[in-house]
Amino acid sequence: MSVQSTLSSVIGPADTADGGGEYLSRNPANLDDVVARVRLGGPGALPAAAERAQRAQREWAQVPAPVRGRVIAGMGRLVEANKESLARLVTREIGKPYTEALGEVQEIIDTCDFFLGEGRRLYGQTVPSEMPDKQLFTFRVPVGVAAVITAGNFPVAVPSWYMVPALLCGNAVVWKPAEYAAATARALSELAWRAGVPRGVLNLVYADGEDTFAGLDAALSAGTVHKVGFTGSSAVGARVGELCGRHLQSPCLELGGKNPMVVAPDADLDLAVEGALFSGWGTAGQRCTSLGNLIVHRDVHGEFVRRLDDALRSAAIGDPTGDVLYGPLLDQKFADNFESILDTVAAHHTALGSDGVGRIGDSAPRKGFQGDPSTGLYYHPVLLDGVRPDDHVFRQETFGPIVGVTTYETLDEAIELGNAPGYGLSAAIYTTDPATAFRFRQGIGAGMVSVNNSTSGAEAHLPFGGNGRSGNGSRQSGIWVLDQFTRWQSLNWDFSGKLQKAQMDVATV
Ligand code: UN1
Repeated sequence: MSVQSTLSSVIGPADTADGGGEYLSRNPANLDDVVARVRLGGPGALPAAAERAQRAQREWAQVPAPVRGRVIAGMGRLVEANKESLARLVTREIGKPYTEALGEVQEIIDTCDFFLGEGRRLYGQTVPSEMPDKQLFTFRVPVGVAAVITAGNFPVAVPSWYMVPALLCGNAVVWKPAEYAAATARALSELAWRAGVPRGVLNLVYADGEDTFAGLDAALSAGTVHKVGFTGSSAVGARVGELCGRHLQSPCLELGGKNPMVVAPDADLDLAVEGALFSGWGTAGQRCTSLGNLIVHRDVHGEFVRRLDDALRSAAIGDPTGDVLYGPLLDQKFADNFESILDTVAAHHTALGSDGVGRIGDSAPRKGFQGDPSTGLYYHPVLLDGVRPDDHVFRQETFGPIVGVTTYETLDEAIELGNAPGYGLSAAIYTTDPATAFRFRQGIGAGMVSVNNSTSGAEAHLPFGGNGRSGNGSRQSGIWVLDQFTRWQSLNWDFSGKLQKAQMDVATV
């Protein structure tokens, strides 16, 4: 059964009474190709789904965790059986190169594999009491209903990082995906439902940004949402954080990045060039973990930039169904935003490594370009040399195929430059000296550090997340995410047959 066949041409709630209008999800490589017509819910959609979810959650929480684990495992197997068709849909709807889309779908499978086992653990503790004939315990209990609001650059992997552990822990989920990845979201939900996740336990809601905020506010006020998971920009994340704070909730926030890569004087330069190419321009720079600033030692700067420039000039860019470094930008909104970044850049910098700053098709075609610039949201790769730490482009996430180069002399200076933009998601260093690598790890403020590897490339069983402008310190993936979707409950059990008072009746020897 193919995922594509599960999609009807119009998706979204049938009841349009509270409607937020219609949205056309288009293929960014060919804007004439409408992937889905999406009926958006209005501000009432999210609270209505949260109410449904709350009712369904009570029963779901009664299902033993190992059994919930088996449902999750079944979801992983169904995703695996539909891997190619789901990846093709990702490529068609958001323009991610097919090989990367396959990798993204694999992340869901890995996540399901991991949490099958967690269903048989979900450990609590037994804790000694200070009094005799008394035992203390801790239990993980589900939070209730999780509202999951996700970006569309990783339209299935990142949502699964929330959804899978949330469901495993006995919660219900209301998922509000990015509208430009609506068909992909529908396909993944369909696979989860078919694997046995009850419909009321996983609810899919489509709504625009402002209706989502209004709906979330209403659901938080009504007490039907107990945890918010949000992946998206730092600016929107701050709004989500404020809203949750007003309701005494702490959300799981995974936000932007301005991820540095340091190239030390002893680095293997070819490896560093390969790492920079994949980290900076792969997926058109539209990962939260994309490389933002290259911080290159003075002694190797000239040679490194020359090799990287050569690599960029011959990189294949274009049709994402082919073997390319990157395809189009995600959606018109992202293209508009990138255009304004390019305007600032064009005014302040001399671009290297591209055949002109701007949209492919505005200037002479690049050698490695393979796509139709008249139909898709394609952009040249831009490499900027001589970027200074006070430049706008050094400080701001760009979410496009552009990376700046800044030089350094001492490792302390490189670390300071890496931390300067105030994000703290991912960071990498290329060096052959273990002491340099270790000192970098100690000094850099990122949640995730790589040595001789890309800034991107999370594995499903390591903590994923950032600090500063990249998030509130929450972590996804592996066992660490369990703290997002469960709360600790303690049990204090006295079988002495008398009232023993803590602190007052402490046993002595
Ligand atoms: C994101 O862009 O929100 O490790 C997540 C990585 C990807 C996930 C990025 N697998 O970079």
